[in-house]
Amino acid sequence: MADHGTGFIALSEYREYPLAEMRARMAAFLDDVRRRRTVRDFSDRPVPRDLIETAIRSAGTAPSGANQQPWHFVAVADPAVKRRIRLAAEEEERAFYAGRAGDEWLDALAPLGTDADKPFLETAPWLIAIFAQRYSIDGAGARHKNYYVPESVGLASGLLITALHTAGLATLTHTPSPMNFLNDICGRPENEKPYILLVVGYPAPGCRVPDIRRKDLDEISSFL
Ligand code: IYR
Repeated sequence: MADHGTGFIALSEYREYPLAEMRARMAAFLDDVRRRRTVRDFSDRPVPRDLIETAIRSAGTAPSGANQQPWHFVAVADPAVKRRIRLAAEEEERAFYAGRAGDEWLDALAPLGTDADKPFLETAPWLIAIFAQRYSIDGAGARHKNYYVPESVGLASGLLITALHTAGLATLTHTPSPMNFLNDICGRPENEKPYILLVVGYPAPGCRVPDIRRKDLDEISSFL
């Protein structure tokens, strides 16, 4: 098994803040993340690779089941690869919108105004295909179970989106269904399942987004 560290060390990097500072930091964070919107209309302006690398490093700090870090990120900027992804995704999306989704699902999507055309898969400067390692294979070829894989990869994906937003980049969590074509195009092994195709870039000038609202605190929480 991969060894990601053994033994114990002091919690030397933890920081406690005075209460007032806790509130101020928390409020500033909320102010920043509440501005995040999913964008479907991207500019073709380039985004330097180092920003994507730093965002992926942040994603890699997520907690994971048994610290197995069961994720892999494939960052795609190559126009030929983006084109292959677009063509494969649109083929699935056409079947989805032509009936595979079913009426209930299509009704739920109607407010978002989505359809089978996915030009952003070529326009946006980066696509990050996020893969979940359902199990791992050691050097001797033996399979090992990974634990809480969707939870772990979801947490890493949330950090990735937040890191990109912090830098002023827009994202779209795109999930063409099914998306196993990503294994082939990205050259990833069979033990990895595509989780989300994250589209990253600047919003197109004049970009518009659906007029939707977020649930209030009392709708999403209870305190006992
Ligand atoms: N994958 C399709 C459909 C879609 C599904 C959900 I759930 C969304 O929140 C948005 C879209 C598409 O990308 O169009």
